[in-house]
Amino acid sequence: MRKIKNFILLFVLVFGSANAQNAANSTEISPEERMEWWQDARFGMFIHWGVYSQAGGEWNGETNHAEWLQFTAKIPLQEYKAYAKTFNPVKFDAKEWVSIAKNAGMKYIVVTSKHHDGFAMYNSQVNDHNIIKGASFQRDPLKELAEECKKQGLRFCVYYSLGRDWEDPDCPTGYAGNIAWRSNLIDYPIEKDKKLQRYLDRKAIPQIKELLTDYGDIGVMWFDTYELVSKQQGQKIVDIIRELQPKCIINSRVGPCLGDYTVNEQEVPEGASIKPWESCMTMNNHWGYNKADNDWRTSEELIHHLIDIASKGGNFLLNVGPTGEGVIPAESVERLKAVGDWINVNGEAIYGTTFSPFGKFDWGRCTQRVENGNTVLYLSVFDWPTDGELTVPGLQNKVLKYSLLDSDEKIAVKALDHGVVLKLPRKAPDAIASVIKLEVDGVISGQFLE
Ligand code: JFZ
Repeated sequence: MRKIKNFILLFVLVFGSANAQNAANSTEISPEERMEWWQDARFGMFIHWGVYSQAGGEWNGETNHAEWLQFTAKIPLQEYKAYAKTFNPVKFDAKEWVSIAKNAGMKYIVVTSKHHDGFAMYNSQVNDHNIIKGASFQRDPLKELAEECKKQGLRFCVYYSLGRDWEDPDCPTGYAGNIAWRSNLIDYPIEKDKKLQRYLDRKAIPQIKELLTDYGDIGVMWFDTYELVSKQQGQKIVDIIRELQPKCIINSRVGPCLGDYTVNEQEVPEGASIKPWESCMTMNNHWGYNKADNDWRTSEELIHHLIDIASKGGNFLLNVGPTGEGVIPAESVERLKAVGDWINVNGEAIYGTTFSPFGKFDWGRCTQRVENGNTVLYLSVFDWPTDGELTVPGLQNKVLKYSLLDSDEKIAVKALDHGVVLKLPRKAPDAIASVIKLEVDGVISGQFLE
């Protein structure tokens, strides 16, 4: 079985791009071609921003709310609509947000177009529960972000809560034994009367169509919580998206066993995967803005997650939760600057690379890129060896070139039976992760972890 997996791995590494090129010449778009920019991108910004942001997580003295505010604070719809009317993020600046993402090394932005509260953060024609007719802002932030992403060369993508909508009367939720678990039972208490198809026809599908028609190229439709949406209903949505924007990528939360890639929430899987996948994470403990939450992941943690995810063939979608005024919190900006500083020097170890052929190392992680029949390995060392020697077990290919990405200091390479030993400077070039670049002869068919 392992030999088959190794063959598939080799085929994907060496022939994947050729296959994509052939398909690009035809009218059909192959999955490889559709995914190519995204798999090269490796790193994106998630933005959770809405009416709920103005509360900063606080409601009636409780301080642990966020994007679920309407549900967790048990706010009746009419009261929430009145609260939405006060939403006026006068400090919102699309150019600033996109610049922060770009300088952090992020290649795409996924912004909440409609979260579970059913409030559209764009000029939706479907109903008045949106930022133009249902708030004080009178501007379309998604239009501004889409235009700014185009100017700065980032892909514009949208999050859409598919199976949860606390504004619509026909959005049932639940699973075996847990009926209505995420439904709006305050305004719509009779769960059995809700007809999901009516909600899809009246709201979700028309909004998906307007997002794919009025906002330029959409890089990814990032669906969330499909709940009771069936495979057939999900497939119809996929077909609509493919018809409107064939190059638009769809994540796996559009319906059961559907979508172009799988999503991991707040975690990095143990092993690598040959199929496209993404880990999405918050920087503190909330997706939406919570002013009381000061439990921030460190810059080191975030950089290690980025490298770990890339070393397993995945993408890292890192979240910011802007305030009700439209400002990305300073703690998030500070961490994104640190990630950007690291990527500025070491980005080639992330962009356009794929999973390690060796799995994980005790001292750090490895990513690889196949170029002209040879393999470039990027060894990201988290724990720099105090004795100046680093072993790369399992590397049998001849090492043709070797260097440090962040230093002109020389290194030496010694081949052993079971791998290679690198002689390194005593001091690590980077306190968080130092990258050693090795070009080796041929393609490595090492172990492949599921
Ligand atoms: C959902 C939302 O409820 C949440 O507000 C946020 O938008 C997040 C990105 O997506 O939360 C989830 C969805 C799926 C899982 C966990 C949390 N899951 O499958 O484990």
